[in-house]
Amino acid sequence: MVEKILANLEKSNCATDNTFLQAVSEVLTSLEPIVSSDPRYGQYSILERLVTPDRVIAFKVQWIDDQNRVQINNGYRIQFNNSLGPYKGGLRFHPTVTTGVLKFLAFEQIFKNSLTGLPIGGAKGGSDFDPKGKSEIEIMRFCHAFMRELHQYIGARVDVPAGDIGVGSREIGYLFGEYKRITRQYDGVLSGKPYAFGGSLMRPQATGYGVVYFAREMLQVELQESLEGKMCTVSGAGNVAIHTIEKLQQLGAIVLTCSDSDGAIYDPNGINLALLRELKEGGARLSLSEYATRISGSVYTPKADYPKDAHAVWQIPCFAAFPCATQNELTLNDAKKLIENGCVAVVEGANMPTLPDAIELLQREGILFSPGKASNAGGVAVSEFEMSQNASMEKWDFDKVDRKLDELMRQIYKRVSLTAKEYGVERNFVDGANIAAFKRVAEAMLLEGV
Ligand code: NDP
Ligand code: 2IT
Repeated sequence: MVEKILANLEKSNCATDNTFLQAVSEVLTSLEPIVSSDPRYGQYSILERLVTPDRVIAFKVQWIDDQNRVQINNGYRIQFNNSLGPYKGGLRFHPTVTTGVLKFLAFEQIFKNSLTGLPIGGAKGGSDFDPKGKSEIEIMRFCHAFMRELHQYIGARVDVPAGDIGVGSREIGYLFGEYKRITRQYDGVLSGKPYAFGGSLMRPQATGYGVVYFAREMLQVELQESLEGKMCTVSGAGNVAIHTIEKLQQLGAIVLTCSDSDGAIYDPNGINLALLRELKEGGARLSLSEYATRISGSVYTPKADYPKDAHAVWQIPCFAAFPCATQNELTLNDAKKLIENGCVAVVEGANMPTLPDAIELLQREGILFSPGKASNAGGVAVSEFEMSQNASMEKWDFDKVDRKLDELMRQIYKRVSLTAKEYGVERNFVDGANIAAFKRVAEAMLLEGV
């Protein structure tokens, strides 16, 4: 008993999570050449202020499980920077959630949101609650308990959470219901809501479709290549992966892989999206091993063989690779394999899925590499479109949102690649994204004063 409590405490107070430092170090390295270009950055301590969150909110979430036992989880909201607009960013429900992980995600979100050109600041939140194996009613009870604490910190013009790992429209629906009951406010306080009450068409598809729109533009401009007929690999099997696969297939690409936390699927005939959805969407959430049972010729590699097979997706030869599962999933060895197999582009759908040494190698070898803060910004952009529709009590049709998303992803690509050129690091989309995003946030911070 005591041992279990101590182990849980150790996990939630873990000081060994380096993801925040990893994210900050990448951004500050990109900014080195430009920080001396404007004396105001130093004079007003812009960098020091930018790496310090405005607020780290932590709270206790108490709920009752199906056996009538009291369960306790940690809840968090990190409001990092609201210079450009209300705090905006997703909620993650996953046992690995700590303040460190959420700080990295909230920090990245500032830059991503800046790149969209829309008026949104950076935030992230979530809980170490594990949705796996929970009943529908337990998920609902947990979401209600989480909102009983969170509601006091958010607002349509203050902080607008959305989904991330473990949080989709079902969870957002329960969170919104409780917010409304407590506050009596029916406003755009959350995005990613079900369409039935205030959600935007295309928000579920937005991140994955946006990733592919970005990739299409980058490949066209840089290599005069299209995705049609090309072999692609995707990791993950959640919201981002499924919609990345869907759009790739619509554009004529052949998607060979997907993965979940237990293992990976390689299907030489192309992933059967209908089956993937059947296994992963809705309440079922079955293991991908089931895919191999149902589709002959497909190969399932369980992660039980770790580390040998933990990165099975990146062993498969492809034209372009799309990491869409989670942070730090694509290692130096994976990058070597991709290069050896002739991959020309790595387009991040997840947040920070590629390790720093892997990025460096890919860039050195001339592979087009797009950081998540640029290529996965379509999700948060359509979240902002949802806020816009809620504020004006409008409903936009699917085609309108889709067109606006496509246009916005092209704009982000243009902004990132032009900035890279302007600063003498052509095709370095990491530096281009960090510099372009920083300049917009820094300008706002300077204009707003201390
Ligand atoms: P989901 O919860 O819908 O899906 C996550 C998927 O990734 C699940 O299939 C999960 O497996 C799998 N996964 C998690 N960890 C691992 C791992 N270590 N190895 C292999 N697979 C793993 O989350 P999303 O699709 O929403 O998020 C995926 C990524 O995209 C995250 O980095 C998120 O921050 C980012 N993102 C999400 C946006 C959104 O709008 N949702 C917007 C921008 C970025 P299992 O099924 O076993 O749990
Ligand atoms: O990482 C992300 O951009 C998200 N999880 C979506 C955030 C949002 O507010 O839609």
